[in-house]
Order: sequence, then C-alpha cells, then structure tokens
Amino acid sequence: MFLLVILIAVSYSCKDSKQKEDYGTKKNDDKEVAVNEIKLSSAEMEKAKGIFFNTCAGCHGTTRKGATGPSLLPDGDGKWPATKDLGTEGLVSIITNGLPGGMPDWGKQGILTPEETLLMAKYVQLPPPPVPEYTMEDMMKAWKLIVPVKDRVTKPMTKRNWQNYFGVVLRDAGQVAIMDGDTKEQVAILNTGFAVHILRTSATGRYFYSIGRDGKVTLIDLWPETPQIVAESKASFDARSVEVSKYNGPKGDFRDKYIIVGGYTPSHYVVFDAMTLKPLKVVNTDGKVLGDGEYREEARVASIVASHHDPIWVVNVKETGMVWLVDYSDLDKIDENTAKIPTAQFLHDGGWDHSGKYFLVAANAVNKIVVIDVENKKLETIIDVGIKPHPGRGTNIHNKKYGWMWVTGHIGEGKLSFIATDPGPNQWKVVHNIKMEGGGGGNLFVKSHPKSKHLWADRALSTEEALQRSIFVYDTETFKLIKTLKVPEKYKGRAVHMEYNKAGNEVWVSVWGKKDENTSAVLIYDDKTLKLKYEINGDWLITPTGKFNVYNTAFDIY
Ligand code: DHE
Repeated sequence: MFLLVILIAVSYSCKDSKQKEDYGTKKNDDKEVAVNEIKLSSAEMEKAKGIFFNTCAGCHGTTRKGATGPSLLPDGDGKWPATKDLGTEGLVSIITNGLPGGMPDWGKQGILTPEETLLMAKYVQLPPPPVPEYTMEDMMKAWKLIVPVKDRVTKPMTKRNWQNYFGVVLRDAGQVAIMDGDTKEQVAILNTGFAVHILRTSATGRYFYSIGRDGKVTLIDLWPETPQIVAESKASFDARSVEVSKYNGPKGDFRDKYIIVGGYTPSHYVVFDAMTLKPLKVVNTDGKVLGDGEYREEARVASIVASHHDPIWVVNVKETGMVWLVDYSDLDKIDENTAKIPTAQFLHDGGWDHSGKYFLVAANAVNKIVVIDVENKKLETIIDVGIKPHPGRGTNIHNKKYGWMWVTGHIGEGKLSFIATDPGPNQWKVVHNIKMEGGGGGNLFVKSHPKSKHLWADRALSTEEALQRSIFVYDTETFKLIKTLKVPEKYKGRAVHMEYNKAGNEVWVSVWGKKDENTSAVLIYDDKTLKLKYEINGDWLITPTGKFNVYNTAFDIY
C-alpha cells in the first residue's frame, strides 16, 4: 500500500467529460493491441487515448514519463513502479479512489464510469502510443481570420468601462463570459476552446486571448458594442499558456505585434501575428534535462510571461527544467537569440516580482521557487519553500518590516510563503510563513493588490469540503488571519481563484460547481469590509474557474 500511496499524481485539472476531437485519431492502425495479456481493440485504444489525453496527460505527460505526477510506464522507469506490476486491480483501485497526495478519485467523482476506469487501468499497462505531429501546415489550415483588421472598429463603441471588464473562463462549456466589472452585467458569452484554461489581454487591453486545452487560441475584440471573436488559430493538440508581446522602448514598439502559445503536445511554442493570429514561427522545446541530462522529447511549455522592460518572453519548459528567455525582436533569429537557463524540475506557474525585473516560478517536484533575473538573462537564485508550491502568478505585497514580498501558496501543505524581493540582506529569503487553518494543503491561488492591505487565498484542492469552500483573508502588515469567508450554502462546489477589479476595491471569487447542476457562482466581495457585495449566477454560468480583469492583466497588477 505504501508503494501505492507514493504513486501519487498531483492531477487537478481533469473534469473533462467531453473529449478533444482530433487527438488520437490521426494515427489509427486498426489493429488490436495486445501486450502482457492485456488486449484492447483499436476502438478501445482510441477511446483510452482520448481519456488519457484529457484527464491524465496534464500531470503524467503524454509519453507517460511523468512530470508533476509519476511515470506510468509498463516496465517502470527505475524510479516509479511498473504499471504492469501494479496490475489491473491495483490500478482500478487508484483510479477509482484517488490517492492522498493529489491523485483525484475519478471513479468516485463520477468523471469516469467503471467501464472507463477498467479501460484506463488496462491502457496504462500498454506502451504509450507515439505523439502525433502538429505542423505549420496543420496550423495554417486551422487558422480563421473572422474580422480582418481593416474592418474592425477604430475606437471603443461601447459606453461601458471596458478596462474594467472581466473575462470569466466557463471551463466545461468551452466558453468565456465577458462581464462588466462596474455594473456586474454579462456583456457577452463567446465560444472559445475546449476546457479553456486561461486568458491574457493584449498590451493595450483591447483584446483578450484565450487558450483552450485543445491548443485553440481565440482573439476577442472588446471594443465593439458587444465583444466578438475576430480570429482563431490552433497551436497544438494541447496547451496551457498564451502571452502577448508587451515591450515598447529603444528596441522598437512591439506592443500587440506577436503572441506566443506554449504547447504541451507536441512540445513547442508557436508565435502568431497578434492581430490576425496567423501562425509565423514554431520552435521545438525538446532538449536535455537541466542542460546536460536525459534527452526529453516531451518538454512541455508551462507558464509564459512578457517583460515590459525588454522584448522578451519568459518561457518555462516543464520537463527539462530550462527557462528560456525568448527575444522576439527578430523572428528569423528567435532561437539563436534565446538564452536557455538550467534551473530545476518541473517548472510550472509563476509571475513577476514588484519591480517587473525578476520572474519567480515554481519547480513543484522539488519544492522550490526559481528566481530569474530577466534583465541580465541569468539565474538569480533557487529558494526552498513548502511542498508543491503553486503560486499561479503569485502576488506582490508590501509591509513596513520587509518591504516588497512575493507570495506563493502550496498544494502539498497549508502554508503561504513570503519571499522578500527588495535589494538588501533579506532579498530572496522566505521572511515569513503563514500556517493555514485546518489540515492538509490544497491552496491553488493567492491574490492581493497594491491598494489593498489584504491577502486572499483559496483551498480549492483541499480534501476537506469545508476548506474547499472557504477563502482566507490575511492582513499584509501583521500576517494575521482576518476572516474566513464561506461560500453560501445555495452554491455547490469549490471556491477557486481570486481577481481584483481595476480600482482594487472588490475581489471576485469563483464557485466551481458541477457542469449540469446550475449551482456555480461568482461572488464579489468588498475588499475593505470583506462583505459579500454581489452574487453572479444563472444557468449560463457553467463551471467558472479563472477570472481576468482587463486592466490588471494588461499591466501585470497582481
Ligand atoms: Fe492551470 C495557470 C497548467 C490544472 C486553473 N495552469 C496555469 C499555468 C499552467 C497551468 C502551465 C500557467 C499559465 C501561464 O501563466 O502562462 N493547470 C495546468 C496543468 O498542467 C494542470 C495541473 C493539469 C491539466 O491537465 O491542466 C492544471 N488549472 C488546472 C485546474 O484544474 C484549474 C484549477 C481549473 C481549470 O481550468 O482546469 C486550473 N491554471 C488555472 C488558472 C490559471 C492557471 C485559473 C491562471 C492563474 C492566473 O491568475 O494567472
């Protein structure tokens, strides 16, 4: 049992009931696959590939060599047990019941039926199928320019305060809701990619870019009276990150010239024209782990941020632990102008410090935060934090004793760590830790605002329902817990992800309910009084997760 307990995948993504349509159907060999007395027909193989891709690959990798979760290879990898030794029965039990370190109970939750669970237990005992290619030619075919730039409006046609719009991800609907942050009215609902993951804005804030788990990137124009989709493209079969070029300075004005999408499968990044989404460049991210170790073909792109000080995207390559500083000022030389910095495995999510010169990213398998000095293109330091740090973009807070600090929470333990970022003797030290209420970990996101004295933290991945449905608010001067906010009974699901409005005086929190139950909500709190001020709900509000305020996202205010 101990072996099973350590065979834990931190896999919190996967509520997908619908499968991506195009992955897994590209190479269909029509033959029964039979190994180790496990037999699957080609139809069962296709189904299993789709389920694996949607529910398991995020953490275990499409090639099943492991990342945030362990490897799932029939003969093991020397570190983690062979799936064929765990056997069908053992694997069915894990997939049904989950494991304490984060492997979800897919069976119990009803995400996988008993038949699907059995299928997956068999599938992971077979060798992983090859990862199909997704080429520039495929991208050109998928590209749709819906409204050419010359036909777009030249000034905002709405009287609304569009800079205070929020894009709300309606994850399982594959939609994005545009909400008016002043009136709280819904302005538009737009069909974007499958299991949309995040939104980022253009440098000016006029456009939202959404990225779906199907690798589809969507350009949403916020200036018409009703926001509309003006272009679509597809970067890969699977992706998590999108970012725009934000630099304007002596090296040129690159604001809204390019966007970059980070591919999980295949592992590459793609540069698109930011206004039309025409694909321009694709660069593979495969390479050696930490610069000189094992060669990883599956080297997925995790978080990406854009510098305001240099024409640079910070691209975090998960499996190899390499941070790439991609200079986009000359697309023909983009790869040769990229600084590739070995750091730690496995890189996941991160954000800027207050000065915007340092980027901090979680290497969650080794419980560390990596700090990159982007201006000088070098590794600044690597900091020990708690178990499985998960900052989102982290958040920057200021107090009298320590000056500016960047904060991360953790999935693996109930701890919030404060890292001092101002130059001086404390710089890059964890100057304070908050022990969160209740047992276990489960924090996914933290948030504050330069005008606020509050730090907000969720517990969306806690194993305890009461904690999943609580938001904790701390004083940034004293680090004391001020209030625990409880999701009202009438809404079901987990409280997840916080976002401030433009003025920095309201905080939006998602209640992530089940897809078909109409029990989800977005709750809006007054940041000063911590009173629930407004509730957004309705049958259109399907599985809200991330929320992105136009102004704060464009100017990296977090
Ligand atoms: Fe995320 C950010 C990857 C599961 C909601 N997520 C990110 C980023 C990455 C990532 C690489 C950083 C993007 C950036 O900044 O450029 N997420 C993954 C996974 O691989 C993982 C673990 C599993 C998977 O298969 O997807 C996963 N993520 C989830 C969820 O289950 C969440 C809670 C709900 C959902 O949408 O599926 C979720 N992830 C988010 C959100 C952000 C995010 C809301 C952006 C936070 C921000 O404020 O910037």
